Amino acid sequence: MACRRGVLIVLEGVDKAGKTTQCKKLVQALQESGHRAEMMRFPDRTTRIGLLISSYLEKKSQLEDHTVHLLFSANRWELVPLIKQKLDQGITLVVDRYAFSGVAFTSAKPGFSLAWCKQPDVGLPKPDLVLFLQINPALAAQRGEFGTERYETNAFQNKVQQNFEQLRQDPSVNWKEIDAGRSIEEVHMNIKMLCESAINLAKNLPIGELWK
Ligand code: 2DT
Repeated sequence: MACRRGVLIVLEGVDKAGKTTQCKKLVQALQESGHRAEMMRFPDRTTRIGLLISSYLEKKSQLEDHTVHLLFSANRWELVPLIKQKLDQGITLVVDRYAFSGVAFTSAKPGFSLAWCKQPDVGLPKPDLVLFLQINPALAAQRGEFGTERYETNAFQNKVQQNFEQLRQDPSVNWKEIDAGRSIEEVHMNIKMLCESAINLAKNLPIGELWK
């Protein structure tokens, strides 16, 4: 039998949409149905670059805005060899945030265009499927207060949401919108079904290059 690659699946959405919960449930469900699957997340705060980012997000250090954008991108690029290796081994990767968060968050800052923000991530492994967990801000607010990290304010998150909407107009990316206002189990079943069909479609195709 031909060796089939793993599939690259990304979950995106604003804070409180349930991305991390759903990533974990998806990995478990895929494993239970016989797939090899692993979770990754960005930023990956465990690398040297990730530690710089983490300290910035926790407001323990200051970084110039362009600089931190490039660090977020570098944090993805440093993991590209591992991503490719896992996909080649047939492992499906379920990724909590990717370049789309990178662009949506930085371009919510004054003076940053979407085009400039996308540039450093051009050519990253292109996700086979990007699930956008959509939640109305009133429902998200009921899920609890924001924490104390940078970017965790309503005004900033509203801009991020608008930027995601712009990114989702791009037909070169396989976006699927998920209504994340439903129960954890309902959302999970919806995601699992979409992933099973993406796995069947993508496994015989080469991995693409993002925004290229
Ligand atoms: P969490 O670790 O709670 O997901 O928050 N971010 C993320 C960026 O500004 N740029 C990026 O490239 C990425 C991946 C989103 C991480 C915070 O960092 C923001 C929220």
